[in-house]
Order: sequence, then structure tokens, then C-alpha cells
Amino acid sequence: MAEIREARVPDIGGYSDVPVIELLVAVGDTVAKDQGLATLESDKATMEVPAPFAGVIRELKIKVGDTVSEGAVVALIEVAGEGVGAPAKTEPAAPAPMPGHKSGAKPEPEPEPKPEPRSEPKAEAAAGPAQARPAAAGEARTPPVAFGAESILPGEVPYASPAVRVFARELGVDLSQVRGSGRGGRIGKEDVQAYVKSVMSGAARPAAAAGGGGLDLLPWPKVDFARFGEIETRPLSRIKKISGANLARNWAMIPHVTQHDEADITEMEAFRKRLGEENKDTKITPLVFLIKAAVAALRKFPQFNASLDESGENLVLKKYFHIGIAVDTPDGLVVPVIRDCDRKGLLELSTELGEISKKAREKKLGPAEMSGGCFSISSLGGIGGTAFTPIVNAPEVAILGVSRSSMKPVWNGKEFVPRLMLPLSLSYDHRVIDGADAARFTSYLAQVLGDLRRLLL
Ligand code: CAO
Repeated sequence: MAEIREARVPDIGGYSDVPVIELLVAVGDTVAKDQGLATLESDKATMEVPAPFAGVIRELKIKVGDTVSEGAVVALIEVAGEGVGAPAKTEPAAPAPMPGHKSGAKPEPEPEPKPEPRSEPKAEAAAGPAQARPAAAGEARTPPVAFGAESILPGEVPYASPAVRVFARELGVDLSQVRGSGRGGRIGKEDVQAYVKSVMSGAARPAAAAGGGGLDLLPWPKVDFARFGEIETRPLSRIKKISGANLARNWAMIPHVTQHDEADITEMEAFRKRLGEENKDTKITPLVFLIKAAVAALRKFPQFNASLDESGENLVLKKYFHIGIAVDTPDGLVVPVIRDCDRKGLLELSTELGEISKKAREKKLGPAEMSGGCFSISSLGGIGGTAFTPIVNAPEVAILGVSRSSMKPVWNGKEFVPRLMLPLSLSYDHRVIDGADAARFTSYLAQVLGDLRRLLL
């Protein structure tokens, strides 16, 4: 006989009486450990209640519209094959408050957008009342936070709940153009829908288009691809949807320039190989050397370790060195952050890099592990290529792209000698960084990578 256990609301950061806005499972569903059971939403944050253990949902103790606090029973879960005949046990979910995103100056990682029933048009489906969604067995719902999810750009932050923000983003609506009908101008889903309807009917044009100062873009081409041959339609992954929206905004709003350079890493590679032989249990790739070199360059050029504040008029300079690493996962790009890289050695960084890459690919990264970055590195060196133009991960002001090193003939003043050259591509926000500074930054990076003793300076 199986055992029935209670799943309770975990520590949700001191919030109480938080409304349930969505049930993510239904009675009879099989859930995996950590799979989301319900979404709670306060004024400031959206949180998901994870299943503390795997099993089958036997009873839901809450419904949409209820308010709950820490310790409230969310569901009774039948845990297969355990504790035959044992009485119902109480087990709070792991203390893993889910990411919310705040409507204030420091947005946090994004919550998972609500899935849409296929038969309905997107706007209607996403706006409809919260409803239980049958969960696929074993579906991992650890909320990945995509590239730039904690971004904040200069300008006013519209007053809207996290769910409304997710809804608006799904529809590509810029909330700053929507008039809120709620108390104090709060924007609700109905306001977003009304805005979309008015734009679709031609009654309103996005302010940016109307004023001529924004992106007055043509509508996306509507093509019946099936007319030209066989096709298959696949929905984008959730990570891709979220990161896509962030990348599109960053690309459109940040005046990007990419500075290309090369570093002679012949000596560095010899050292890396020696280090690898001495530390066979740790995989040491060129990336950790790049992290250390980036820290040295950020120290020397502090305007790169900075963000524009909300007004867009001040630069916030950071005294810490948290480096985001773009990790390619089967579902899309995520950017976990390695903290305090200035205080860590190559071996420690290698271990941490291995751990976060593994966690990223297993969708196990928590929101805290993806926030607070100062500068990002996107390495395609393990794959190939000679250069690329990475997109700045707002509100950071620069990102370093790394391509594959190759042997090249280099003129040493007397003759050509074979040297291992590493291509570097630094994209930067030209509002903050001048081209000359970017060239100094990459030259310095190349110097450090060319002679690691400079890290001691
Ligand atoms: N030149 C030559 N070889 C390189 C290299 C470079 N610049 N960088 C890494 N390599 C080698 C490594 O040494 C390793 O070799 P061995 O297997 O012989 O030891 C191999 O390539 C594979 O490295 P890796 O990719 O597993 O490890 P990494 O530390 O270089 O990178 C990570 C880790 C997580 C960043 C990487 O796996 C990844 O996900 N990269 C993709 C990031 C991405 O998608 N960026 C694009 C974003 S912009 O749209």
C-alpha cells in the first residue's frame, strides 16, 4: 500500500495570505519531486509551490482564489512504494521560494508562463481564468531563468503584477504603452487585452510607431509554409520564449558594437595542460583563464563592471566580480552566475563551472544562481567558429564572446612563428562604453592571457 503525504507551502520569504493564481496539477496527476503544484502571487512576486516528493496527486487542498501562508497544505500526494500503512505525514516542501519578478527596480528571475490550451487563440488563452493543467509525468518544472531575466532598462517601470508582465511579454506588448484601469493605474490582464484589440483593429498604434521615434516595424510576414512543401511545427521551449524576448529587447534597445581581437594563448595552453595533468579529477578548460583575465580587465576598466540605473543618467559601478557564463542546454540558453570570481582560483572556478553547467543542463539551477551578474562570457570555443557578435545581457554593459583557438603564423619581427591564437569578440553598450575603451579592454585581456603573470599585478 502506498503512503499519503501532505505537501505544504514552504518558506515564501515572509509573505502571508498570498493568493493562489494557478493550479499546475490536477487530481490523478503523477508529479516529480520539485515539480510545481501551484502558483502564488503577491503584489511583488510570483512563487511556485514545488512538490516535496514524487507521487500521485490524490487531493488538492487549495483552489484558485484562496490565500495561503507558509505551512498551508496544498495537496495530498500518494507516494508510491513507501511506508506501507503509515499514517499521513506532514512534509513541508523544500524551502525553495520560487522566483518572482518584482515590479520595482530590481526585477527577479521570471516565473514560468502559464501554458496555453492549443485550441484557443493565444491572447484569449493566456488571459483566461487560471485553471488546472494536467502535468506530464516527470516534467521538470524547476524554473529556469533565461538570459537577461533580471534585466532592467532605464525608464519607468509600469505598475503590473508578475503574471500580467508574463502575459504581456508573451504577446509582445510593451507595458509602458498600456493604460492601467486598476487602482493607482495598475495594469490588469484586461487592460493588456484591450490594448492588443485596439492595436489589432487599428484604433491605436503603438506609441513608438506613432511618434516616429521608436521601431515602426512592418508586421511579421505571414506565410503558409505548407504551400511550398512538407513542414512540421514545434513549439518553442519555455526558456527560448523567455530568453528570446530578453534578447530581442536587448538587441533593439542597446546600441551594440563588437570589438574583435586575438590573444596569443600558446603559453597559457601549455600551463593549462600541465595543470590538467596534475589535477586529473578536474576538467580545466580555457574558460576559467578567461574568467580570471576578465576580472583583471574589469578591475582596470571599472566602467565595464557597471550598469545604467533606471533613469539612464547614472552609471552604477560594482565593487564585486560576479561573472555570468552562457550555457547551451537542450532547451536553450541560460546564464548562471559564478560569484566572487576575484576570490577564486583556477581549480575552484573549474569545479564550479562544471557544477553549474551540469545543473543548467539538468534544469536544476535556482533563481539565485542566475542573478547578480556583472559581466558575461559566452564561449563557443568548444564548438568552433572564428568570431561572433554576442548580445549584451542587460543591465550589464558588455559581454565577451570567445571562439575556437587555432594555430596561426605570427610575425615576431624576424620570422613567422606558429602561435595558438584565441579569437575574442567583445560586444558593448555604446551609450556607456566608447570604442577606444573597448579596444583597450580587449588589448588588455589579450595581454593578460598572453602572460598570466600579469594577473599578479
Ligand atoms: N578553443 C579551443 N578549444 C576550446 C576552447 C577554445 N576557445 N574552449 C574550450 N575548448 C575545448 C575544451 O578545452 C574542451 O576540450 P577537451 O574536451 O579536450 O578538454 C572542449 O573544447 C569542450 O569544452 P566545453 O565546452 O565542454 O567547456 P568550456 O569550459 O569551454 O565551456 C560551457 C563550458 C558551459 C560554457 C559550454 O559547454 C557551453 O555551453 N558553451 C556554449 C555557450 C553558448 O551557447 N553561447 C552562445 C550564446 S550567444 O547566443
